[in-house]
Amino acid sequence: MRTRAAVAIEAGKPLEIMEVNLEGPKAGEVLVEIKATGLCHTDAFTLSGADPEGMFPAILGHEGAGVVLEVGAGVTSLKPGDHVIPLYTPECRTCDYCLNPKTNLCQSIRETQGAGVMPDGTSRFSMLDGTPILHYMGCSTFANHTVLPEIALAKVRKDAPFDKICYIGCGVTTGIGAVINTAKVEIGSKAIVFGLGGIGLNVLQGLRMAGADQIIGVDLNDSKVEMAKRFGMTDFVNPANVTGDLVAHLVELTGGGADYTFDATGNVGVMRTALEASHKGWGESIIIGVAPAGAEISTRPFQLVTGRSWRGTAFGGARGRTDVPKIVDWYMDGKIEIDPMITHVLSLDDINKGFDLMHAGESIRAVVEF
Ligand code: NAD
Ligand code: DAO
Ligand code: ZN
Repeated sequence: MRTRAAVAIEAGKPLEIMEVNLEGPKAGEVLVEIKATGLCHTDAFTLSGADPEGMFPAILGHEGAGVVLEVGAGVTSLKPGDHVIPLYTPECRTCDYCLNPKTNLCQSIRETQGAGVMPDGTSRFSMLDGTPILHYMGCSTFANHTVLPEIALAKVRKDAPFDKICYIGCGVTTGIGAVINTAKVEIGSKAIVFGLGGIGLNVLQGLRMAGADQIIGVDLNDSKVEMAKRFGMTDFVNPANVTGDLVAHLVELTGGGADYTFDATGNVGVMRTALEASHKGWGESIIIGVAPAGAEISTRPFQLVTGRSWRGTAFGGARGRTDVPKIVDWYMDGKIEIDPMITHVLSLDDINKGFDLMHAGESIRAVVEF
């Protein structure tokens, strides 16, 4: 078939909207009509050329929602008409990683997914002249139709709006999951969230759900305050307005350090501050932000010797096929909010404007509706 897609032809160039060829699903695969997709910083990072693993031409996008149109041989858990959210972290339920409760990093299709192809080693997308186009993060949601492995699709309820639940495909699950699955924050905890963007706001609402008592937001941009308060922030700190040492200020504000801190900036200096602002003896600091290629974190080892720990989380530690449908239910039941974070809705033709809004810091989430 043919479908319309925003194609990343080469690094540093705007996406090009064009008709592309899409082969139908092979064994174990599913054809999905994408109804909506969010634009995430990771897409922008890859498009910019800064992502050392970025490959071109490719169809980017990993935060989508849509409807199953056709299933390949052997697919048993999905059928045409099902509503789905693509998963860049799949859940095969049989690999060593899926069988270990300590991780959500299913490895069953890791190698081919990282190479931009389906598990059989080939791409389903091509240009009209036959040039292959690579898949991206196993999802390629910047296309009106895409093909994914069955294990990379979460089946969700049919009454949930695509233009909101697409955000559960990355930002919402990453932020809330970091609190619930990774940190396992207890009622009454004190927490600090560094970076109040599309991820940090979801960490805030995860902390509110978990019953944290003190939820401090840290951001260089004062315009983030209003939205952050709406999502549960109790105190705000702008490091630019702190005289003296930021760690000391945060330790004082929390009465000894936070039980949990979260980096949602991707800045390695902030990651160090986050670790050191966690409580001596038991503080845990969770790294969510993705740092630039080659960046390294550092601290004095004595920070760890004295009981602080550093951990990281991908996709909020969520097992997508199991957890994503539950998060959709939380949204539909009013337990979490998504709507105020979707600040812009665009057509596919305007997708590059969405990236402009992101770079200008004007959007939290821009969503493309097909
Ligand atoms: P964003 O740009 O919307 O938000 C980042 C926020 O950090 C902004 O509000 C900015 O003002 C603030 N900030 C920047 N530098 C700061 C500093 N030095 N001190 C305090 N605040 C500072 O980005 P986002 O979409 O929320 O993503 C945050 C990070 O999470 C990115 O690095 C992204 O790649 C990463 N991410 C990780 C995962 C995962 O699974 N681990 C998933 C998605 C995104
Ligand atoms: O299993 O080796 C692996 C990689 C899993 C991918 C995890 C990606 C998490 C962070 C990327 C940002 C997501 C948008
Ligand atoms: Zn697995």
